[in-house]
Amino acid sequence: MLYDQFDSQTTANPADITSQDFETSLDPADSEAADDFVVPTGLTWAIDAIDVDGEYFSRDGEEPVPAGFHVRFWSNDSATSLPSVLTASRMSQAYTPIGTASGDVQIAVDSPVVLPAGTWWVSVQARLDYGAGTHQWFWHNRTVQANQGAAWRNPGDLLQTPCTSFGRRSACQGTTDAPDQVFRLHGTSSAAGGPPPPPPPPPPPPPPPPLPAPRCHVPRVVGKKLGRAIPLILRAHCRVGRISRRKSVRTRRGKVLGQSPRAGRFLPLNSRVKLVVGRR
Ligand SMILES: [Ca+2]
Ligand SMILES: [Ca+2]
Ligand SMILES: [Ca+2]
Repeated sequence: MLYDQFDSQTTANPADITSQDFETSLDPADSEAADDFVVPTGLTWAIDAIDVDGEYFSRDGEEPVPAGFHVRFWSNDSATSLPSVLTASRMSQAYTPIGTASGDVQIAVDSPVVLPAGTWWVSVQARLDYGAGTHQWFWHNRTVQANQGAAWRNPGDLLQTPCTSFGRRSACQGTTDAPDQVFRLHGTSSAAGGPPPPPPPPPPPPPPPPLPAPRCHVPRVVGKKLGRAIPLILRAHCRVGRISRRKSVRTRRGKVLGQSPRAGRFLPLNSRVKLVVGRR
């Protein structure tokens, strides 16, 4: 349950107020009662049903059977604290009796009406023909006032009241002892606002293991010209050691004839590689 003021029913007269959408020939009698409620800060409500304490009246001994109930939601006029802008309407809604008290009904709100935080008004109107049996429905008045006193109107003014537009129901009806209507709201409440906050960032990854200290990986330089061999040796984190010359055939002059240590060995950083280079 979202909101509950289904209590404190008055026993004094007038105990209730007409709130009915009559057949077309009696449109000037159409009347509508509304009461307010507050969606708390930080919440959003999705209202899917409303319970109302009401009473049927008839002169033909038959219990009236409304075709449905109109349920409308209104914003609050901050200047007058009366219904302002129609926000949502659910017409001729299905309903079921509550308990055994004739005229008490639970009315579906289909689809659910979603409202953000703030003050809102809900009106309930029976869609019921007066007919030959004078069938009517009335919404029960409540002795305790929550928020603002209930509102009411009879735009066609057949009922000759001061309230052709929404006014304070107690003033429209000329009574003071029961300022509200008896109702409760069903539905779901959820935290307002945008998407849920993002999850906390994952912890930073552990630092990578330290790189192994570079070592001298002796390159193969035999057969290469000395000018090519030296940068290969330096790039391999080695140094050029003693270079000795040896007489050689012409095609091998200037080229490395031998190296020490041999290629492929791993040695401490900057180990020296001795070379033998061909000469004239
Ligand atoms: Ca009507
Ligand atoms: Ca009742
Ligand atoms: Ca109220």
